[in-house]
Amino acid sequence: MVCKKMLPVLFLCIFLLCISSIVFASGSREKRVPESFDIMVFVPGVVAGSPIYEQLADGVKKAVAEYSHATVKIMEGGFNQGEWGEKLTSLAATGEYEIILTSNPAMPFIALEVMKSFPDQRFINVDAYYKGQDKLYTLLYHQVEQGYFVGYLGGLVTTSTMPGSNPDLKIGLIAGQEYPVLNKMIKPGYEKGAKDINPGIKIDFRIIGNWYDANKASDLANSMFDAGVDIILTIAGGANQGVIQAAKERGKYILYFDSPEYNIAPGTILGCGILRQDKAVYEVVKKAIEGKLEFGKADVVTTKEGFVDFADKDPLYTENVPPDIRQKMETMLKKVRSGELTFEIPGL
Ligand code: RBF
Repeated sequence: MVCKKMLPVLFLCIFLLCISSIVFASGSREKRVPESFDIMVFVPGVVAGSPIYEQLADGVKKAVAEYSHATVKIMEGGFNQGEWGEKLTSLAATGEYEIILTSNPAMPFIALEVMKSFPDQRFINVDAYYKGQDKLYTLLYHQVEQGYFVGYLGGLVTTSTMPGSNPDLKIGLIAGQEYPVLNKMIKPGYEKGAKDINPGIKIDFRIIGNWYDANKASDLANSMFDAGVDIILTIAGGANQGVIQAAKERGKYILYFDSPEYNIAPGTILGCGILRQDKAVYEVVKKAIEGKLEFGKADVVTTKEGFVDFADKDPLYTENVPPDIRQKMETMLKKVRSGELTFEIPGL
């Protein structure tokens, strides 16, 4: 029992304790440095040789450089896709990252698995589509348009009298692996572009089985050239160089994807259907850092909005593609860029 005489002393002690804790708490709040915003980029593959991942790294670095409290680390997941889930799980398990940023259409499904164990981890997945998970934001490019641009040029080249073009109405597509965006967006866009030039054009479609085997890619390209193909769209990451090399040796042509890289093989690469993943990532990451990104949302961005295009301003395009073909490309490009010509976005 506390005796009555001691009560004022007790109240005074409690009062002093309250005051001191308020002063201490407010003092410590003033001293606290602003919280850092740490981003981990998980590259599902390797950066070098894959233009879409090179743009991912460029875009995030540019955004982070604008904020003193933001940091970025980039981790390459390698080509063993069976390990990606485990690697992503260990990143989420650290609890260190405000955002894990990744890129390709398969990644939302791997992220969803990780979220079962780490439900607070937020993910941004560009070049992908998944709606309605409130810790995941996705952004998809309208790749029917990107495929259409290069398919249209492929159609014009295969029906032309250019030195590498033969009378067969055949164009090629080589990809690292099959996936829904390729089968439902890129390939149908490519095919439609070519068939809008001549409905008799056939697509020779081959799969490498990975994103690095340049030797296998080169063998596939050579067998396609033997079968009468004169131009190939290559979507194969590091293996692209095998396709390009084969085309160079055979005097044939290449259509390139994602970045405007005519300089890799001038005169062989005739057209580049491009994405502005660097710009999209820059904008999305800035919004995330500023707390303005709407998680749970799935954006789809188009040519008209400036995120997909065909690189027709490069001097190597002008030098190597005949004027009548460029003229026809320009007429078509104007229509897509203005929104006069649009394509349906399929369910994935
Ligand atoms: N594209 C690349 O350029 N390099 C890659 O290593 C790569 N890996 C992929 C792995 C998976 C599982 C999937 C579904 C797609 C991959 N892509 C890769 C394709 C990429 O997402 C995109 O569709 C193409 O770059 C065309 O824009």
